[in-house]
Amino acid sequence: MAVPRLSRRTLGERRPELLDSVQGDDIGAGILHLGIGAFHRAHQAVLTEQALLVEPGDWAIRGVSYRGPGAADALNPQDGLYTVVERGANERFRMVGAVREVLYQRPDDVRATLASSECRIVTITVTEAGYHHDPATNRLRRDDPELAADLAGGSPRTVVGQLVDGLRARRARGDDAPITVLSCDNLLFNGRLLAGLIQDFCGLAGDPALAEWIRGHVSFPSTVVDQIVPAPTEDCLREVEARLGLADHAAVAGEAYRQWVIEDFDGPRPAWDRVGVRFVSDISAAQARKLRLVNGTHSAVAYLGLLADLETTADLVREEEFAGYVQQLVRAETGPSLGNGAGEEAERIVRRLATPRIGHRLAQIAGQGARKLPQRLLEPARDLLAAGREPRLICLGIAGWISFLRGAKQSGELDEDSRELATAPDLGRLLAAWRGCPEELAESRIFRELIADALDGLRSDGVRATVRRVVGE
Ligand code: CS2
Repeated sequence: MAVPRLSRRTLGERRPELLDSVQGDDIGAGILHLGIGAFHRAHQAVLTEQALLVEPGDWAIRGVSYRGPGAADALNPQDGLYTVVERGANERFRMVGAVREVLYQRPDDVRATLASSECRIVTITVTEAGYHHDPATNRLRRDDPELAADLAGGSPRTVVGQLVDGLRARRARGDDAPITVLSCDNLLFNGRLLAGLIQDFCGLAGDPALAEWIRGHVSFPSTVVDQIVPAPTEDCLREVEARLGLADHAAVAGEAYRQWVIEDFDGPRPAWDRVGVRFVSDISAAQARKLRLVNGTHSAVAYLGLLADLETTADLVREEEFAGYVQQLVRAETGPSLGNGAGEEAERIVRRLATPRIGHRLAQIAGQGARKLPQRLLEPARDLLAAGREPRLICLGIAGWISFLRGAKQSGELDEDSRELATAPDLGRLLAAWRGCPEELAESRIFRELIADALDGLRSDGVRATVRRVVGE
């Protein structure tokens, strides 16, 4: 007999103690989340659920998905319920009830939610490419076809277009209650970036009055999030079903560790501060640490690992030369680029990459490299060069990316930004064409030579020998 699907009714029948432990479906949805993928479900939604247990309030989450009907089809029939598996020494299964519903291709409902006084916080996880900005200028890319369509009118499809559309409706309703928009993507000063893009959009849409109203009523704090949450797998769904006795199509698995640092803001919020979220006046230090040490390591190893035919981060750090590479990268380059030592961090990062059963695929990390590498690897490379040091290990990671691009160029599996770079005739022209690469780096002789040397090694000696050589130098 087929296992019944998880819902409030079936959970109440089979596991009433679990239903009692989660949020009820009678609280108001004060949060709109744009981009309700695995990360949000394992991270902000869990912290919100925990905060609601400490301090009840109208902070249920209405989610929006962009990538297809998957999240809506998984969560809506389950009344928003799902399981989070926390991997680590002791595995933990949590039921989450804070999600109310998922909107997919329902722009009118997104607009109505943003316009309603119930909605006081918007959180966002739409990846680096979801902002449709030019990384060289941090301005909106007006030549981007989806943005151009939003600007031409009709139902908006981009995050920036939807936010402007909803905020316009909020203003028209005469709602002056503050609303806070929290970007949670791995970009430098993500809130500041988004605030600028929203202003750009209003400008291009010829609505300076709305731009002004947004400046006065909407805040865009920057945030830093950290938790490794791979794309969910069939195995994870089966494991949860066996445990729960109900089919949960929305289950996710990730690290037990969660970090969220938010630039403090005026305006209401769940009691996040009571469940470990940190509100700070300046996020620069937390941001540089997270993007360079965690994400920088991820991006540096993803391509080298794929070139070595490895599948996951755990497979990678099981090999001595790659574990050594990660340690040295953090100890000698990305750590020191922050201006202080990072010896303990190096150990910790190797441990996180090795988390058993997490199955974090290198191919997942490898996506959108042209947009990820600047804040993860180029920033620390620039700081090291300015301090008179050579970013050898970082440049090996960048060379790994370039080899990966060149190897993949026939297959059409690359995103648009990367495709353009994959066909650049030589390294100099690739660096010059890379919108995320600052001119001072593209023109630095040392930087170019380090990458060229690593590329030669990868081509003639193979990836493992080159990693061994560069780590040993
Ligand atoms: C990863 C991140 O896919 C990637 O680019 O580096 O998703 C990473 O796992 C998270 O930022 C960890 O906090």
